[in-house]
Amino acid sequence: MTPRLLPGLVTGNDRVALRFGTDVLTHGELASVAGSLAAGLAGRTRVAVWATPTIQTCVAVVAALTAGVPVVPVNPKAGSRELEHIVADSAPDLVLAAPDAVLPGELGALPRIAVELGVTGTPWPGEEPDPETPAFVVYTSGTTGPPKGVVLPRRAVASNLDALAEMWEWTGADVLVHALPLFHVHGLILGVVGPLRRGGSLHHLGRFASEVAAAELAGPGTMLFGVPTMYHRLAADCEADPALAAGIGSARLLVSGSAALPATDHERIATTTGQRVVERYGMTETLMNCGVRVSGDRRPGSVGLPLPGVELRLVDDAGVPFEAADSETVGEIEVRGPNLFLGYLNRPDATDAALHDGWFRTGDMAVRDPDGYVRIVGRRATDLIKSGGYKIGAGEIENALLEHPGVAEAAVTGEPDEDLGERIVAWVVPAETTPTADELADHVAKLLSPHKRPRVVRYLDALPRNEMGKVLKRALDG
Ligand code: MLC
Ligand code: AMP
Repeated sequence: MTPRLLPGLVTGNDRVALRFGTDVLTHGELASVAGSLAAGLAGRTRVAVWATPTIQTCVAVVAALTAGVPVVPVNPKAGSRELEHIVADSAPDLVLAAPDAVLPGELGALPRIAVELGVTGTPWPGEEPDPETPAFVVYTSGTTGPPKGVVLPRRAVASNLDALAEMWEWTGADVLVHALPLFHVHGLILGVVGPLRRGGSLHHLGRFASEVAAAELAGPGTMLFGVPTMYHRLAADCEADPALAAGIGSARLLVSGSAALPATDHERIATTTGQRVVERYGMTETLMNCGVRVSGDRRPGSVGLPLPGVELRLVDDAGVPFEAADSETVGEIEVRGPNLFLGYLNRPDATDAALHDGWFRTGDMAVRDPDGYVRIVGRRATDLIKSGGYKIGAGEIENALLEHPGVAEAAVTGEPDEDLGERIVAWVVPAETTPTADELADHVAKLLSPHKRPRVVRYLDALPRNEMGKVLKRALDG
């Protein structure tokens, strides 16, 4: 028999599994509510989940996982173009959403099953599917074109969560606290499936606020997951309020990921809370690759060692692996192991391009310290921007900007931002009438997603181009 993805989901277990404000479900209640929903999902090809930061999203995901049906989490703020693409590309049989959720056109047109917390049934009795079966299709941006659907098998989810548990001594006694969105792997797989697989708890904050996180950690919370933007805001709030810093400091483990945590923020948090943040490094396609162990050296700017079971190598520009661990020789990270995805949905070309002799090319550039610790120093593609921990492709924003009648030409770059890591900058050659920066931000937010909107717009008479007509992004400088 295939081992269960969520073995802790047992009727009669009255420990809290999920808390979202006043919405609470024990493991027993979750088994029963999700069991009832799962009965209506068996045999479906794929289901979309309207991934608001609510308990209903978790119930929907657990129901689909227990019924063996792959989940497509959908950003509830996704704009029209992005939604059209995700719905057309993933072709879900139906959508799961809270009863009162208002679904936009593309999703609203699908058959819908409401996630009712009051409806209970018996836990799903069926056999679990093969570990190679897809569990999730998560959309992530590339340098050009619309986002790609990353197909993650149950094997990757289970093995990666178990490797993290081993590294962080993460058990059913832990209460994880976070405020991450539930349509990416950080918030959803690590942040929801993670505690449920351990038989532990998640307390989701809805939206990030330092004082709420501190109160949770001073109380039942034991671990905090966040992106560097959240830790940057925490650092300032801890400096301003020692009581808040003490609350954060009472956590068993503070974990940062999805983007590089600046060494200054690492030190500010260490100074104010007495806790050193543990960093881990991952990707949608690979889940987590590296991390600092609970007992390891919490070195600022380092993502630690490869996870148990994950193989990692650095390759030079010619794609040749090298062994140097001198903290200096930079190479691209390639990874292999049970954590890898199955491929991009409907994109065998992109899947082939991402693999190199069975190793996944991450596009991340790194050095290795003599003791094997990995330090990420950059990214191969300048057209990928990490803002607030979200990966955003310059190409999709450029295309969206060009759909605005006031834009004749557009180029998008990322520039350093203290709060967001990088901020999106739009370089625009206006057409007849010049649109305002707010107009362009709204346009991109409505078409794609609010987090993809340009934070700065700079107007030019012409974009710098080479003889071939290609935009010279390096010549675009604030
Ligand atoms: C602003 N808003 C607009 C708008 N301008 N909405 C529509 N149109 C406009 N023009 C809204 C936003 O939707 C948002 O709403 C609010 O105003 C504030 O927007 P913001 O300024 O963009 O949000 P901010 O406060 O800056 O968010 C910071 C943040 C967020 C850290 C909370 O960036 C975040 O949650 N990041 C997490 C990203 C993440 O999970 N990445 C993991 C990827 S997986 P509202 O209501 O939403 O506040 C991965 C792998 C790995 O990377 O290793 O983990
Ligand atoms: P995504 O495609 O949204 O899953 O983003 C994955 C990317 O986030 C990786 O390829 C890295 O560039 C970046 N990333 C994730 N964690 C870290 C980290 N701890 N330090 C630096 N970059 C990170």
